Amino acid sequence: MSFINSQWAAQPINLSDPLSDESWSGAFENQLAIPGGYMWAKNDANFLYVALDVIEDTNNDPGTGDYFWFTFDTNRNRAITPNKDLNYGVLPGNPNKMGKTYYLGSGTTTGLSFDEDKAASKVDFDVSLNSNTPHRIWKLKFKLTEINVSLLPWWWSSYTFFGLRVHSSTPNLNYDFPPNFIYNFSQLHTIYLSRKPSIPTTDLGPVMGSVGLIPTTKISSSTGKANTAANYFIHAQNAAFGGKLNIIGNRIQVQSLYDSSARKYKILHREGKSGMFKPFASAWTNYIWNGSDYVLRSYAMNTDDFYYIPYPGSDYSIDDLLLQFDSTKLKTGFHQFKMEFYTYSNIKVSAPAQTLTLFIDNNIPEVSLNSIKHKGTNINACGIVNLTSASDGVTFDYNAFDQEGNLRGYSLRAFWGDNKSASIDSKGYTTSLGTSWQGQKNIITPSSGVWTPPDQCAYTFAITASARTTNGYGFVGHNTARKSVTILK
Ligand SMILES: [Ca+2]
Ligand SMILES: [Ca+2]
Ligand SMILES: [Ca+2]
Repeated sequence: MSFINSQWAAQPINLSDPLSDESWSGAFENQLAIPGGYMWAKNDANFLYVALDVIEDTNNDPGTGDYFWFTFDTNRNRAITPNKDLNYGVLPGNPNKMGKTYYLGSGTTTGLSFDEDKAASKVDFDVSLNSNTPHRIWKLKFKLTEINVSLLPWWWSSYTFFGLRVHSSTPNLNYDFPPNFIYNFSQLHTIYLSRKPSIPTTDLGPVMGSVGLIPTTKISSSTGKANTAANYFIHAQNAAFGGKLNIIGNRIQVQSLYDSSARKYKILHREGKSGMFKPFASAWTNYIWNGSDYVLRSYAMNTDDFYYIPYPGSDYSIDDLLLQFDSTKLKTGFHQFKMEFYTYSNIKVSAPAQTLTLFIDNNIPEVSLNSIKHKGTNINACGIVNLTSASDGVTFDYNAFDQEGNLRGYSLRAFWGDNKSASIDSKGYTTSLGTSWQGQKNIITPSSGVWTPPDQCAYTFAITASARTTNGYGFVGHNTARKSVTILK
């Protein structure tokens, strides 16, 4: 069994561009030898991009002579799972139209179906870094959600199993990799996807470069909250921090400290913004690439309050990780961190001064559906109400409130019948609300008139509120309350 390390695609790859385009950079250096040629892989948060550089196929068969298959074991159990596992291929006679089939059993699949937003291919006949003789090239892209690959959870390497076929009528070649993969998934190869989006160096803090994907330069030292651009991986707007947090080192600085013989560091912490900094104890694991697999390595503060610097040149599941800690163990409010670097023999190595201020808030917003009323009378949970006319309806009194002012948004929805739902009320945070937004208790909606249920049915009403709290990779924390009543009309 073989593996390929997909490289991070800084911008989406246009399949019409040649393999020599900048967008494919890094793929050649990490390519995988396959029968008849080479395979390249890159990915971003949405797509896996694959190139099949079939250097043995030097005859540009017009039309249908050449094709490929590309199989994913979407539930990663190394077995054919009917109606789950996928094989992609081109429509006969149309080499730029890729469709998908689901496996039904060993060697059998459904017919092809197409959704170009989720999977696409381009055929090419060109030279490449692997051969100066023009040859068959396939460029493919797969939507990560369709092949069931998630770049989260971030603490584990994202991967999937695959098999592929390349076929040509002239020259007459047909390679299955691994052999017979359409009958048996036990020998499928592995793609490790990249979860290492590169953060622009100019945005990184001088030592503690980022919290997850959020550059520390985007975290206010006065509020301890983050603000990032709308098109960034996470659109943080005065977002507090919570969950498990990764403090990522500035790679250039850490390398430079390492070159100055720094091998150990202390993590200093204090609650609030004044008082003594004290050594901060934590322990975590990270996966390090050993040449054929990611293997687990443990990190912890030793008895002298030191941590050892992760070797800057190594490939880790989380690169440049200086500290991981569970912020739910900390008090809500401000926390500050500093780092000091030392040689093996405990001589301090000077590093740029940096204090990281984080506002930690793991208290999820409070929600409650206080009352549902008809003509001013409370309808209890499980109660039945008779509406008197087509325009008759109900009103709601609910809470969507975050004590710390880190509310991201709330919505009140109705659910009924056969998967029917409707929005009754909602509001989302905008910066015009200030750095803090608590929401409200006893919100009355509609503010005038009534909400008219569309059908006679049993209804469930749900108020959901989400926290403006990030772990640096996404938002964490939400809360829901529900109440069910039957409405006759
Ligand atoms: Ca499977
Ligand atoms: Ca051919
Ligand atoms: Ca909160």
